[in-house]
Amino acid sequence: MRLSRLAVTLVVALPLVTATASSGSPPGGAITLSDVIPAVAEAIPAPGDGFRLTGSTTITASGAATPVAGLLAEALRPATGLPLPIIAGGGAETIALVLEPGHPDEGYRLHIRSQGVELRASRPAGLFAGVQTLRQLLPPEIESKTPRRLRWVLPGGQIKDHPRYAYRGAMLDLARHFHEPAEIRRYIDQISRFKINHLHLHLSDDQGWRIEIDSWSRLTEVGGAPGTGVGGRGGGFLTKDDYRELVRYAADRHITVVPEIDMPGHVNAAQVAYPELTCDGKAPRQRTDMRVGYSSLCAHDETTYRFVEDVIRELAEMTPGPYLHIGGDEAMSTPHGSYLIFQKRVLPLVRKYGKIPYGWHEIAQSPAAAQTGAVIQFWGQESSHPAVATSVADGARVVLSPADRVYLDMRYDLLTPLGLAWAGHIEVRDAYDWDPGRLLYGVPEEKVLGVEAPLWSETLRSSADIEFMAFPRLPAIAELGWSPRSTHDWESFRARLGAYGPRWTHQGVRFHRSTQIHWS
Ligand code: NGO
Repeated sequence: MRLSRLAVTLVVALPLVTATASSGSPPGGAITLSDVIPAVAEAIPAPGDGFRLTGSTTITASGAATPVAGLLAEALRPATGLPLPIIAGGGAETIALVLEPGHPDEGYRLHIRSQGVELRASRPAGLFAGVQTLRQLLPPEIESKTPRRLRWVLPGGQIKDHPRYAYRGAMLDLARHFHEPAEIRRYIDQISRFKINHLHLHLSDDQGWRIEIDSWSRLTEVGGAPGTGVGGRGGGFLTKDDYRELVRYAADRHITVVPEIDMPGHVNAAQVAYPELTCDGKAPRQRTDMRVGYSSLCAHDETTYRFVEDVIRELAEMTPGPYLHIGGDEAMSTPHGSYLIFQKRVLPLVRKYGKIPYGWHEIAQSPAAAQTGAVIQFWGQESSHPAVATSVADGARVVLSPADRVYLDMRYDLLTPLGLAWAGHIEVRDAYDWDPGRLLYGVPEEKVLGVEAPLWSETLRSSADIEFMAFPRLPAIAELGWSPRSTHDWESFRARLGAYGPRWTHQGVRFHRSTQIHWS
């Protein structure tokens, strides 16, 4: 749907109005301020007053805005072939990045006029979000890695934007198949375009252990050896330096890394390396199948807590972000009483090392979840979960990852060559058409910290596999996390997504061409 002339006139005549169903530009059509994913909160177009990038264009920034200016310049130089120097103070024909008080967290204002562009925010994270918007306002060829001869014009007008939820996450499973740091950086680049601000790394599971822990070095020597992965393929792990480097790379893109060690279940790889972590002291065999629910730490053995504390301490030391995820899912071979004993010890340990405990929704069975102010990650398919509702009433908060909506490893349809289907098939519209503020009975909007899209790697190997499953569904979930509910509109989203396709093509991203979308 395109904004009619009348609608444009009305919009221009009013103060900043909430953007409603926006257009996705038809092939060759002009991009408008509302053609952005995730949808912007408010936009007032001023057609005819666009800003053209030329050889004289500069980027103005100083202090903490300078690194964001650097990322903007890096994003625009290859395709435009323009120098776009970064200068400290006020030239004409400039894109000015300004830090000033008064904007909401991660929010920004973008004002585009023929004389220049102003991007204003209170902190660099807001400027970074505005830069992602700005990139999408240029033609898709801006993604080209080599210079293109084109008129590079940003549409005129104003945008005022800010997120609905503080937490917008993506999860990558490094345990079932190890993904190399370069592949993780590539994913960081892609998710940051959609204003995702947390990357959850699933670092251990039955098949493998992917993060170096000095005090228990066999975890990676054995659990990260070649052949540790589903089907006996892959293997590998992150050294502490790899991890710190990834944390820094993500932070530069305003993404916080959330590390997960899954326990008391999903620990077979740790037990192969250290048989003393089983109740009977016998080493289990290495596992490369996809079954779940058979391994468990021993809740009555002090060795367990020595191990858990060492791991939490070392992980907390190398993690600047506030959250530390302790898994907690599918502990089918941990007796219920043992599970409660385990969580009562382990959730406070996370606090002891200065982090906010975070776990899959099974941790809601433990009163310690609410007592420690934990974040509970809901991955069910039901609309009512009494234990989660009770924890929330008692002080816990929730991140929503309903498996039948946001599990990026579920197949799109019967023909999808990768992925699983236990939570059903998830087409783009299924991923998009739900409301995080109303998903779970007893979990009101204000207790929802945000949304996260997990990508489990049982069937995935390469970046191409990751991208095929994540795109185009991840942008749907990003929009649920960022955009005000008033902008939610499937027709608008699918039009904007269709127009986004050529950007992925220019980037070399192998996205799934869902038949629900008319791809430009
Ligand atoms: C479940 C399970 C994981 C699987 C995943 C596959 C959770 C939280 N535990 O999600 O071990 O990899 O499904 O979709």
